[in-house]
Amino acid sequence: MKISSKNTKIAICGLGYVGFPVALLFAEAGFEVIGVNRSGEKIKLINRGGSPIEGKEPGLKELIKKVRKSGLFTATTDETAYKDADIVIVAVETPVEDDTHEPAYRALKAALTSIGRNLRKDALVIIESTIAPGTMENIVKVILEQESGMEVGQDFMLANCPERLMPGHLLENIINYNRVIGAQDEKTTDTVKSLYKYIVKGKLDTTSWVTAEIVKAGENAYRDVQIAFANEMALLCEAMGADVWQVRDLINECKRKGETRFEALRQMHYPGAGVGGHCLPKDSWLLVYGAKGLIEPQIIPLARKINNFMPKHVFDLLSESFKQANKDINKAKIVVLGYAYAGNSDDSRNTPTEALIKLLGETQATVVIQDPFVKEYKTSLDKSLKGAHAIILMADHDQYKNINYNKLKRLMKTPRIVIDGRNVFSKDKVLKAGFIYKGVGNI
Ligand code: SAJ
Repeated sequence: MKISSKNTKIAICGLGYVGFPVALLFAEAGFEVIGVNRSGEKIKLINRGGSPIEGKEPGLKELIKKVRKSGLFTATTDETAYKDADIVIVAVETPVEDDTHEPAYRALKAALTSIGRNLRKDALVIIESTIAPGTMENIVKVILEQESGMEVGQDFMLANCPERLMPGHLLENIINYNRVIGAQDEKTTDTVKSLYKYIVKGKLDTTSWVTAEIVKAGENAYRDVQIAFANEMALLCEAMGADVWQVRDLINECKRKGETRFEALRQMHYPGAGVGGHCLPKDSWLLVYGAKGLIEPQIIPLARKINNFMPKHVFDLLSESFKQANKDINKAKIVVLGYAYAGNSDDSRNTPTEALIKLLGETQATVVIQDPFVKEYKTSLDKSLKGAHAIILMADHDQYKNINYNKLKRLMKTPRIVIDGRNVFSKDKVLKAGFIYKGVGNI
């Protein structure tokens, strides 16, 4: 297939944080793009120029307007739309089961079945979703061949090109990040490369399906382990009376003079109130699932355990503070600042705050959640803080970074406890203003 924006039609399966911006960028590059999604509501929203993505996404609104004018991108729930597509890109969620941590491929399997039933000869299917190593070979290929009656390599092409997106930077990531393409033959490799060159300025590395699967899940497992190390350092610093943030700065100052600049020899990550999002909490499990029955990894599951413990640790800091103030937590008003999993995002998938809310729910305290980005918690900050005995900072939204401590003192009631899960407040100033302060890694 010769890729050309003039006559290559692209279908995008799944119009979420990945599929929607990818669809827009290919349409902007001149391709006719049809988005396929199960949710009719989302389709109606997109076809009237709306966006299924909230939160700050630089450039997204302008791109939607530009693409809408071109008329090159429409959305539908009708899976027969795949029949006209030369290329089908799959960007559906691939969560893991809460209890077993095994991949829950319901959305992926449903998508592959619909695509297989409508797949054109010589079409190209590309999986952008993050999947466990071995999934291309043992699930994707099998379902597509079964449902289409065609053979990969012979009758259609199949590749994976894992997404590398972070909410809040979607377009920037797609355009500028290097990408890995997994393909089993040269023709497919070349075709996928020529396609992504239309929207990706970053480097396009090529490898096998399984290596691309391992790289994607592995790069997030790496980050999760790094964060777990930072969290364990926070617990150590609390126990030994140090400030983990100063420790982190000094460790990361460990540099050597390179040819042109100082090279950091260490990059300790940020400790915090836990790890959420659509990537890290699940990608480590996808990685180890690929080796199930072959090897029992140690560090990666343990890192998950440490990171999942952090909301409990935040709760313990709160309980200790109430004990220290000799106040009954059950009679308190507690305000949780930040429901989203990360600062300045509306995305609350796998948010660590959920685990904290559950623990607070086991007390009789009155709990108020405030988050300027998450629809159900967009209450006024001052109103939420009024009469609070304690506040717990869980997401480092900009709104929380310039809270006036004297005003906060007037709004709150004794014992005026501040639990800082993301090192947003200044411990010295908060203590001087007469609060009780406990930060993760700095109590
Ligand atoms: N977090 C920490 N400490 C850190 C970094 C993050 O506690 O040092 C927490 C955050 O608060 C959040 C969670 O971890 O709850 C995830 O944060 P994240 O910055 O990793 O954001 P994600 O989940 O959007 O990660 C994405 C990933 N990108 C893809 O999967 C394509 C990740 O691989 C990227 O490294 C990350 O964006 C990024 O740095 O852009």
